[in-house]
Amino acid sequence: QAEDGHALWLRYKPCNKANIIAPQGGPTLQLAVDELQRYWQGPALKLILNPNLKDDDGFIYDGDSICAHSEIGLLYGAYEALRIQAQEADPGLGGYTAPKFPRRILDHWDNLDGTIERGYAGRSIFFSAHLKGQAWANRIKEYARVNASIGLNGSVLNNVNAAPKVLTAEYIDTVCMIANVLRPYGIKVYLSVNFGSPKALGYTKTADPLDKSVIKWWREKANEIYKRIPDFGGFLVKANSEGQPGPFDYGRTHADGANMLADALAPHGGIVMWRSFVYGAKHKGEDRVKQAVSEFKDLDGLFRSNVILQSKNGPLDFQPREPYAPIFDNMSKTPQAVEFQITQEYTGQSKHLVYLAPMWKEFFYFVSPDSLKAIAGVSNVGDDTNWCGHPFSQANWYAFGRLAWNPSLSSDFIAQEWISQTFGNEVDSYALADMMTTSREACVNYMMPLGLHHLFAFDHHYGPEPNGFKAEYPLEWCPVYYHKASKDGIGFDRSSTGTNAVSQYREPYRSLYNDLKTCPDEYLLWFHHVPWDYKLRNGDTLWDELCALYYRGIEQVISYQKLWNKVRPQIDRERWEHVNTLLGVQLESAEQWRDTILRYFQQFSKLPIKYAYTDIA
Ligand code: GCW
Repeated sequence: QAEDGHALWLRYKPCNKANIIAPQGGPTLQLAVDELQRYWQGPALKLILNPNLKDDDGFIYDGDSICAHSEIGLLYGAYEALRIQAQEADPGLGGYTAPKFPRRILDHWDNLDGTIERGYAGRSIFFSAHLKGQAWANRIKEYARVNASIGLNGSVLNNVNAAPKVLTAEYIDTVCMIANVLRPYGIKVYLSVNFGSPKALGYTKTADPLDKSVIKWWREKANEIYKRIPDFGGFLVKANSEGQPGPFDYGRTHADGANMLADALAPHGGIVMWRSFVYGAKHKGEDRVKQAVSEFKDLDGLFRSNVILQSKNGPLDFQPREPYAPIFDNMSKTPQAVEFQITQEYTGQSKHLVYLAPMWKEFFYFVSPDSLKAIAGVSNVGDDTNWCGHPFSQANWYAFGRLAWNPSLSSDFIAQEWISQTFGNEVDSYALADMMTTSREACVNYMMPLGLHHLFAFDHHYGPEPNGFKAEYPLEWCPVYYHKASKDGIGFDRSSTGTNAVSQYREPYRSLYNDLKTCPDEYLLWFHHVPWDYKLRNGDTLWDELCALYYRGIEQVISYQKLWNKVRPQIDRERWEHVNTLLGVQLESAEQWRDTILRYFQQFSKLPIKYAYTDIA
């Protein structure tokens, strides 16, 4: 039997005889009934709508019944029942379970021409003009089902670098068709909008958010959208960042811009997700990791209640490891959302096995999920047969959904769940989970250990380019060398003697990070410029430790290869071969990282690499 890489973690065995007892209901309830009738192996299962339960997508599942306030709760409960069944696990005591975040959203960076920014798994499943038939709708329906199975309830369909054209009647039509497919699965559609849209489309002379004609245009646009899509979620906006237009172009603030859009959406219940990923505008020249706080801090309290400020987990840009973004410490009156990157732009793309749940858990260690209103993940979905490129990249989509539902689940638990559903219960799930949960640290080790950041090649962000500054690159995008290596040391001084980025952190982190002696090793070169022979807590010098970590990263990838060989008999040939080939590519890339980076830094340190390596000079 051919392996169905397309099926992701939804590999239930059909039984077609299940006894499901359910009330009359709408299309969402029908989906729950259909799924269970097809795949439920146990005795009779009752679906019960109970208006006394909370109206928050939650449910109670106890092995005999699923109880929820709403139909979507029943659908989520149905997937929970099937998930537990697939793992041959115990349903437990049947407590009430509900999602932590009311909005659990995938952000697609899909362009209207079908390409995907930072996408490594084919073309857009939404904007493929050549499809638009039954096959197109079917693929979107499968996508909806997959998301519903992990509780995701929103999709931003297009790139944050947004084409104004997405707001024309033609595209609203497409978006409406997509919304109709997603709706029964409890998923709302959202759009990224270009702040300059009314002007760019030729309707107004300006895009000034305080201009009457601009305000009117956005109101009417919102009305037009809601007429077609009554449950439309709202807008996501990247303004005054990396060349995108925004309120600064007219001397206005982010609050002026966001509020104008929020007012257009409010009568319909829509929201604005305004991104804080801004740099090189008002605070051009300032240490880039400080700019979000500098731009937004004074606006706290000035946003409408239907605006959510959306920030990346780290203050720079989705690096393999960053300290948490201090914007989360600085906006007490503004609803906030975190944006994770599921697509592996900076973590080996679709070529490296890197399981990202540990990175997201690390963020939640510093920023309480209780303080967030929404969670967004930059999607890794494309029209490739297996959706995500690397078979293990599917686990990042899965983990994002599971953490959006319950951020207290452990990385290991989620990995085990995913493995048994994806590869069956015969596979050595402990071994695979071990490999997955250590893979992010391995990636940090062979790319950028000890707090190093942005040693990536300027454009594609896959391989290393430590001397990446070129005169033609915009300076604010790529200041000369974040690593600041010189003969006396390495690292970016962001302590009080440097750019003082530490001052944006709450205590105890401000003091902890500020002091070289207490700064955790994993953030050392993010916050400090340190001599090559500096003695670390483990007694090694910085240079020796740096070398050791690059080598360790490689050893880890080699250990994954060995492990993958061991589980070979437990895995279908097609996926085994695919992953095996990719592990080879990953090893080669890791070696390239080690060689390029150590050779480059050795020019400054002038110290020997004490490791027995044949392939490094
Ligand atoms: O990570 C960077 C990416 C850009 C992206 C930008 C952003 C969509 O390299 O491709 O643009 O961040 O998040 O806006």
